[in-house]
Formats: sequence, structure tokens, C-alpha cells
Amino acid sequence: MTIQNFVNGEYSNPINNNWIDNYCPANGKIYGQIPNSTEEDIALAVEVAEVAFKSWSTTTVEKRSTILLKIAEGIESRLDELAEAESKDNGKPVNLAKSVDIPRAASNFRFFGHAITQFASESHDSTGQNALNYTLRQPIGIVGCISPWNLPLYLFTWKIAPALAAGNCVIAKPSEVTPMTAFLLGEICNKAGLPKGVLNIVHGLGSNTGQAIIAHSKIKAISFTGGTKTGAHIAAIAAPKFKKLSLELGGKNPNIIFADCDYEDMLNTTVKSSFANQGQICLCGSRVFVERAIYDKFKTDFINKVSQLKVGDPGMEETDLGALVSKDHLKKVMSYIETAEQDDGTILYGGQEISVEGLENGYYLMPTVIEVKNNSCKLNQEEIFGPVVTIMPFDTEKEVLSMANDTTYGLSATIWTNNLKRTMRMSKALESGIVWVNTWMMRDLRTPFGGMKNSGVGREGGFEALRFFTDTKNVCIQY
Ligand code: TXE
Repeated sequence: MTIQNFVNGEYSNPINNNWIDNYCPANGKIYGQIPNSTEEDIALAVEVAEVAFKSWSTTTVEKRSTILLKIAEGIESRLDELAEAESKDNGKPVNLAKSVDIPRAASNFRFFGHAITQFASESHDSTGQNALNYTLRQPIGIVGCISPWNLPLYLFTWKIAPALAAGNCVIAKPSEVTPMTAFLLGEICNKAGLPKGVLNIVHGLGSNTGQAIIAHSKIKAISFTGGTKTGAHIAAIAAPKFKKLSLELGGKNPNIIFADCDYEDMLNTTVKSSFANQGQICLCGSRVFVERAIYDKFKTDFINKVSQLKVGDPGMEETDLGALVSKDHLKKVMSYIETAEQDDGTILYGGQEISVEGLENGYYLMPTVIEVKNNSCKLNQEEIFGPVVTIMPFDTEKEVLSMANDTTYGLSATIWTNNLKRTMRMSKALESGIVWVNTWMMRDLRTPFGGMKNSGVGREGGFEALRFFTDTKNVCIQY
């Protein structure tokens, strides 16, 4: 399987003809090649995008909206094929890709196809000065969208859809680890009538292709989701060039469980928030804090539920956890488990790699629960990004709040309680961009999405995304 770049509406090989291998995490085998594109490929994509921008930026909102809605339909019509491709590339259960990743990719286009028709700007009548000010929100020009491997098409389209809706032309790079569904998106866009050069999808390594995107002076804004270290690097390159930046980075999210919660709901959702997508979601509640009154009961019930999760072939209907995304990532996650005891942690469940029959070289790991004594340990401070959660008891609201906030990250937090006053107090006091109360990962695409502290800069979602992808201009008319 050879993956090609999608530039000016056509599939093409990288200019220097350099390729990298694409691995299937389920069996550890190479199953294709992808371009390792360079500056020259990015320069070419920018050239065609510049031409396309002239007409796309002045295309009516109705027309842009219609095309985006057609792309959404195109994604839906290829649901099975896209879900299988996502599962093969990423190792995630095909069922998860079918029920979450691919439907959400379609929703991203549908949502922003509608949102752009409702996007409005302000006007200010400067009374007494005989002047009217109004705000213009104009497309920026050429923007870069760089996405990670954990939710490949879901996050790729989460950036591309608002960028296109707002009238920009896009240079987009999916993760080199999961290029497949981004590759198929090109065909879908052509079929939907997206004009040539409006969306250009270029594949390759972050250090090569990604670097060329962030450094290109004609790419005026970068929307990035990925690791915090990469985010810091991107900011360092983009800031002196005065690019607009939206960075959605890592998380080390607290899941705070009070004794007065709806226990069964909490238990079932906590299994999901701990291990969905093999724990490879920036929103996973990787630090579980449980009020001491129910700690022992929770420990027994949680481990009982976790032990029922089926780890195995991502292609099978009954699989709950598939393979981790890559061998390197598996090694990284294992390194945390191996040093857990030095970190004063006790492995209560899991902690071992699994060999799946017929798929012996795949990257499988048991869901892992580690009891920790102190929130300052490495396991509670660093993003592991795998099927690993820590649990520890707490006594008071004040104590758990202080532990929840005691991390460099601030993406999301979950609180389980039926106490309304506590909910209101804690929602205000938690240092995180998203607070879920008695639920997890319930998303409404109109809401602002993003993190505080080292979890990122800027907000995606709804009109926030459309504001990010437009330049704001004040026009003042005196009459
Ligand atoms: O991500 P990278 P990696 C976290 C998670 C994980 C760690 C590292 O903890 O273990 O990050 O993962 C592109 N210029 N998250 O190394 O490198 C890269 O090609 C421009 C959290 O896989 O940040 C890919 O397309 N682009 C996270 C994208 O950045 C560059 C999701 C993300 O890859 C680049 C993924 C460069 N110099 C990992 N270097 C989340 N927030 O959801 C890399 N890239």
C-alpha cells in the first residue's frame, strides 16, 4: 500500500522520492510506505494554495457550506472502509473507529458547514462621534494543520473543517504513524467538489515535513495537537514569525470521586475514562482520586470490571482494548510501569505485555491500575498516554483540589458528586480547560475546547475555532 501526497487536487509522490515504512500495530508488520516530504513539497503546496485562495476566500458562504456538508456525507458513505483503515493504522478496535472516530470526522465537517452560515461579527455605534465601527473577520490565507496519531481522522478534520469553512486554504499533515484515513480524505474532498489546491495533504515525519510547515513564512497560522514538548518547539519557531497559534497538548487529568456520587454510573464511566482507545486520549482521567469512605469498595469493584476488559485483535467485535500505536510508544508506556515500584507505586492489576494468538508481534498491553501514595510521584506528574491509571484515596475536598491542581497540565477534570455547592466551588477552582461533572467526554461541538497551563494555548470548537481561523479587522466610518 503506497500512500501519496494530495496536492492541487491530485495524488503525487514526494518530490525527492523519499519514503518511510508504515506499521500495522496489531501484528507489528510493515504494510505500506508513506512519503517523507520535504520543504520542496511544502513550497509546492503553498504555491498552489496561494492560487486557490483567491477564489476560495471569495466563494460564498452558502457554497463553502454545501461543499463541507458533501464532504461529511462522503465520509459517512465510506464509514466501514475508513473505520477499518483507522483500526489497521492505529491498532484501535474497529468498533470504536466505527462508532466514534469516523462519525465524529463527519460531524466535524457537518458542524462547521452549518456554523459558518451563523458566524457573525459585531458593530459598535460610537454615539456622539457620528461614527460606526464594525468588525470584519476575514480568512487568514494559508494555514497549517498538524495532527497526532491517537484520534487520526477525528482530530485531522477537527482542524481542517473550520479552517476551510472560514475561507482559508490549508496545508495539513497527519501523524506519520497513522496516515491512512487522511490519504483517503483527498478522494472524498474531490468528489464533494472542493476546488483544487484548497486542501493539500502532505505526509512525512514531524522533524522533516512538520518542521517545513511551521517554518514556512507564508503559512500564517498553525493549529497543532500533539505532545507538549513538540508544542513548545512549534511555539519557539512560530512566535518570531508572528504566526497565530492554537496548541492542544497533553493532559494528566484528575478523576475525582466523592462518596455521594451515583456509584454504578461512576464505575462504568471510570473504566471508559481510564482505558478508552487504550488510554491514548489526551482527556483520559489518568489520576483517579477516591474519597476514603468508599476507597476499598471502589478498588475491588474497579479491578473486577477492569479484569473483564478483553485485550486483543482490533478487528474482532468483542475487543475492548486493541494494540498500542507503535513499538516505541509501547516501550515508553512500559518504562513507567517498570519503574512504578521505585516510585512507591503498587501494581494492583495488569502491568504486562500480552501476546495475542496469531498476532504475536503486535503491541498489546494489559489495562494497568497502580496504587500510589503521593501525587508528587512521576506516575502522577508525567503524561503516560497509555492504558495506565493511578488510584489514591483522599479525605477532604481541599486536599483533593490541591492534588488535582498540582500538575503542570490543565486539560480536563472530572468530578463525581451529587453535591451541587461542591460542584460549583470545584468547577471554579479546578485549573483545567474542561470540567465534566458526573460524566466524561460528553462533547457538544459548540463548546470551547482546550487546555490551561502546559496543556495548550487557545481554544478550538464552535465559533472559537472560526475566530482563530480568521483575521479580525475594525472598520471605523465617520458620517
Ligand atoms: O507526538 P508529537 P508523539 C503526547 C503523548 C505522547 C507524546 C509524544 O504523551 O506520548 O505526546 O507523542 C508532528 N514540527 N501526545 O511523539 O511528536 C508529528 O509528525 C512540526 C498527546 O507521537 O507531538 C505529528 O503529526 N510538527 C497528544 C504531531 O506533530 C511536528 C496526542 C504530533 O506528534 C514536529 C499525541 C515538528 N518539529 C501525543 N515534530 C494529545 N494532546 O492528544 C512532530 N510533529
